[in-house]
Amino acid sequence: PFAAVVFDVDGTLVDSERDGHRPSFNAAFAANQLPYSWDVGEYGRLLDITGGRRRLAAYLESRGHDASEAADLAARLHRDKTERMRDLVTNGGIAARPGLRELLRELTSAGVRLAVATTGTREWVEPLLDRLFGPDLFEEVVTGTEIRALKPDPAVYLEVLRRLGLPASRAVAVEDSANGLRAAVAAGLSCVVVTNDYTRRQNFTGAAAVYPGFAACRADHGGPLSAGIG
Ligand code: XBP
Ligand code: MG
Repeated sequence: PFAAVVFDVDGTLVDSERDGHRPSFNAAFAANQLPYSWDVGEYGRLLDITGGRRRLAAYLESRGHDASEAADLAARLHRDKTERMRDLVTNGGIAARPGLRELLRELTSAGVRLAVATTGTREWVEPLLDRLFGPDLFEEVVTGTEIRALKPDPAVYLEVLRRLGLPASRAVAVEDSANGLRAAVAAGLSCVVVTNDYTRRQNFTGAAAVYPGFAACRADHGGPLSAGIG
């Protein structure tokens, strides 16, 4: 049986790409008088590039900004977007995914330790977790602010395991995307995938299980998380 479950944030705990990031990136473009706006289809493709600042820089280069200008502009836009995201979070604009609270309650009452591994920026991740789950639910929270190599690199998962003092064999990851799955598996964790509208058509080869939502995940009594729930 496993001792800990490590949750991704974006797309997993919250539908933040849909409810927060895409609108905040677009607001940042508009506030900076840039003629760019990402619709759902284009944003879905851009999600292949993890990390908001890297996503912006790659996009700006694809629109003809040279590399150094794209990097500077991406940094500026990302600061603006991060502030908007933080405001949205503190105003209650982002909710936990349906069925998640019940799963978290089942895991904690079974004595399973909980942690977070995200590529998102600490400035909005911390207030989001505090607001939705209280400050003490997750024992360790490692964000993209502390980690240089973002998912699909395994670095964030390796750091969480190091802080928990557990081998990968004692932890299960919960992710929503192919990039997240690759990061968890590369760190040696088994990984449950709970998809959303942006990710459901991705390739989840190597996942321990794939569910369309947390209700289905909880209903799978023989599934990879059931060992912890008991
Ligand atoms: C999600 C990300 C994040 C968000 C934006 O990846 O790549 O960067 O899209 O957040 P995952 P920031 O769910 O695999 O962790 O703008 O703060 O980077
Ligand atoms: Mg994710």
